[in-house]
Amino acid sequence: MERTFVMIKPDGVKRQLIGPIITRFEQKGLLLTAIQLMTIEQSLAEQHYGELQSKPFFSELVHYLTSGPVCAMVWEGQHAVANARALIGKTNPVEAAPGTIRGDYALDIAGNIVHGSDSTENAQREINLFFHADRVDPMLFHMTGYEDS
Ligand code: DAT
Ligand code: MG
Repeated sequence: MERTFVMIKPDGVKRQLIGPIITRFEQKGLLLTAIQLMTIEQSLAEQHYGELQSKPFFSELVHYLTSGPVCAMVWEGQHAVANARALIGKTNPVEAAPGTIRGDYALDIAGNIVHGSDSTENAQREINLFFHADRVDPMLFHMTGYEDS
C-alpha cells in the first residue's frame, strides 16, 4: 500500500487547523499510520527541502518551518501521494481551488499551511527523515493500531 508524508506547517498548527485538516484526509479514505507534533531544527528543515536549496526563498522557507511546532504525519492508501496532493491543492494558494486545503485556508505561498510529498521516492525519504525507526515505526503502528475493536 502506498504511503505519503504530510506535514501541517507552523501556521496551520498555530491557527488550530490540525483537526479540520486531518478530517479531510480521513474523509477521503486515507489511513493515518503515524503522527507526531514536533518542533524541527534548522538542519532537518534544510534536508527536507534540500531540492530547493538554490531558490531565493530557501532561507525564508527554513526559517518559517522552524518557527513553531509542526504536525508530521504518514498517510497510507491507494495512490496516497497523488490523493494527498489533490486534497492539498496547488502550491500557491492564489491558484489553489476552493475545496482544497490551501484553497480554503491560505492566502500566501510563504504560508501555505501544509506539505505533501510529490513522489513515492520523496515520501519514503521524508518519512525516514521525520520518523526514525528507533522511535516510531509506521508499519508497526499500522499493524498494531488498527485491529478491529
Ligand atoms: P509544494 O509544497 O506544493 O510541493 P514546492 O515543493 O515547489 O511546492 O515548494 C515547497 C515550498 O516552498 C512551498 O510549499 C512553499 C515554498 N515556496 C515555493 N515556491 C515559492 C515562492 N516562489 N516563494 C516563496 N515560497 C515558495
Ligand atoms: Mg514539494
